[in-house]
Amino acid sequence: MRENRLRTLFAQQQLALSGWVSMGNALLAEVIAHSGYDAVTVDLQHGPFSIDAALPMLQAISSTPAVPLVRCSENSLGEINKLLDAGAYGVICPLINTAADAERFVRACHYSPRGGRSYGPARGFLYGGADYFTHANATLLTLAMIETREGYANAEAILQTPDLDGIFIGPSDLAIELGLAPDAYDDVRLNEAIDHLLALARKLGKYVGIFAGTMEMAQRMKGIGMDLVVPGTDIQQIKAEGARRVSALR
Ligand code: 3PY
Ligand code: MG
Repeated sequence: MRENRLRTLFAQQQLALSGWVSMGNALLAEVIAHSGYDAVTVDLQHGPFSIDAALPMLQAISSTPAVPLVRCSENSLGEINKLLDAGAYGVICPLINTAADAERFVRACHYSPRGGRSYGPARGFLYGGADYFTHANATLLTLAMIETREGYANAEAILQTPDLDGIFIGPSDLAIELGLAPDAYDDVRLNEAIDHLLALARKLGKYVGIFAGTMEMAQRMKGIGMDLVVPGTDIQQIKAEGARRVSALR
């Protein structure tokens, strides 16, 4: 089966960077995948599209060396199975609040006996290779999002879920839950919470990714040793670069 290069980077303690596509367009996904990222994540939670649009985006990403990831819209066996069958090499699952949520997520991503993923030869086999079934459980990445008070309080139990590879921190939702603005990326309380989650994950030998709403935050997350950093969405990057060019020419 084709290797999951993110696992290799994580094992070597090298920072991995993921692009983020929420605009639902395959050409855009291809452009982002050509920008040098180690992975590109297709966001079905906040992106205004579903599996029908995600499939050509995953095809576009997999025409490059970037690892195709998805954020599913919810912790759903049906949707996660379709996305893995479509060739996603890792799933970020939003709003994981309890160890039971994490176990349900891991089961959706693994074939029996570890989980309840149903067998359906689809695009995963074309991208992954003929021996996909044999190695899928050990190759595909599972990252549970910690982004609520409840998830934060249960983080240690969530991180102990067998075969869960790690967590992905949602700083905006976590900030809201702390009573802050969704873009309070510099707030001390938010950063203490992030440090705590990173330390817990390190103690338990799990990986940690995070979304970074600004370049300052992305640099800071790199500095504290995150495994995976997403330096902004497609929408944020296009808007910021457009505004920068316009203001430079005014
Ligand atoms: C959050 O910050 O809450 C996210 O979900 C980022 O993608
Ligand atoms: Mg969120």
